[in-house]
Amino acid sequence: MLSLWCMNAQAQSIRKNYREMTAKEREVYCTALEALRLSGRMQVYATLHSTHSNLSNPTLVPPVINTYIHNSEDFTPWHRWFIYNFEKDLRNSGAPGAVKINMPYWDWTSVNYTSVPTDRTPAAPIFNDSYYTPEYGFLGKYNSLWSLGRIATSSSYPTNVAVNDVLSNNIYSNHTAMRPRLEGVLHNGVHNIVGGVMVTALSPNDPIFYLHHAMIDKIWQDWLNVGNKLNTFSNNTMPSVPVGSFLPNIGVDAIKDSRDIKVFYADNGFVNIDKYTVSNQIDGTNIDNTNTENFRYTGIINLGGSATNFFTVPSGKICNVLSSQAIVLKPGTTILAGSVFSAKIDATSFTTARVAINDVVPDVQTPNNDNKFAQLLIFPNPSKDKVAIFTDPNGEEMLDITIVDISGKAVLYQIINGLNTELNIQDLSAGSYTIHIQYRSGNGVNKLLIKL
Ligand SMILES: [Cu+2]
Repeated sequence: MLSLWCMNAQAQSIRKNYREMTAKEREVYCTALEALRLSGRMQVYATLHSTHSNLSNPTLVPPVINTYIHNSEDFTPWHRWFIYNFEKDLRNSGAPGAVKINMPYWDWTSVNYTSVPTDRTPAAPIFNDSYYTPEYGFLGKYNSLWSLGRIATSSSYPTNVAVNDVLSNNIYSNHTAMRPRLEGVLHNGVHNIVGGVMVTALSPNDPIFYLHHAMIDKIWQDWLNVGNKLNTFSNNTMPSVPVGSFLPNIGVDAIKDSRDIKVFYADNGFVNIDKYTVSNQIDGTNIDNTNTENFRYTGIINLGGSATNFFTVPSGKICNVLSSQAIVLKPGTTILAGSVFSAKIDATSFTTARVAINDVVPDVQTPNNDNKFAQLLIFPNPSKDKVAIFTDPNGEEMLDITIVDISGKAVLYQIINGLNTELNIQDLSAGSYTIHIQYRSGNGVNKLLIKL
């Protein structure tokens, strides 16, 4: 079942917000989901999750039920490995175009949209039932189709303030302290709000489970990327079930940095690919008969960063990078002799970029409101001295920009006019901040800024 990698597969996964998915990507994603449901594979995942959930943690004395993969340090790595393998199964589902599927994430903190409903309302667009709607919906139809019993009437999803708190508060500077906060406040809350199957041990039967856990996984990785974090575990062992576990064995240490399993999280038009050697291999196996690895993302692609956060194209490998906006080769990027490297900006299709570039197959859909998504790009981020701000003026001439520190205090305020501006952040101390752009019409946009 998991044997054949098709041509044009990819070794890496660039996971983006589901709102950035094109209609075609959502269609392919749904087709793959349905294939795994029909084959019984999705239910096998749910059963595995349930089996693990109902086990007692043997390391606790006395052992306590439901502390094996939840309420324990293994919560984060186990679920990372779980959705990683599900993503691989989606790619291998046989659905047309599915080999290039990347697991999207559902940012339930999102309030950044001015013309479509936010992800924090009962009418969260993700619960709409057509992948062709301009409201970005696509997972709604399964509620009745698969009897998921979702409730999702609450708007009290965790906020980006709660997320930023986990990322930057010194209280959570080691995994032991951070994990209960991530799991208890951010993870459990959303399971409960969605309701139905999502509050049971069989929650992976609801496809929203994977997008929610991709978000949780992203937060864990963002937390690590902020720096000065102790991402340590008491042992290198992953919980495994003697009977019925189909997940390949792996140690915690091999996956506790998502980059080590080639998973990268794009955020609002920006992705950083580092700690990466182009190999066109997954788990040591060549994924097709070429030496070619393709990176595709519509937003800005940053390669490398420093000597330790490297990006290397070794001899004999072919690396193609495709963006609609910018590709930045940072220090630590090495293109070795005997390799072939191409970086391409598809400027001509910018207006249709979210359709044409990061797509799984050529897409005849017209772009919907995708451009509205990228209302606030901050670049570079993290940054030491200056950040460029690209924003959609939304027909307005004057915008207020405020940078707020983690305690909620405004540390920088500026009025700008026009599209793009540069902010000097030299004087801010290192840490994470929220950049808030306020339109005079009343709408606002928030983004996380990491100051180095
Ligand atoms: Cu779980």
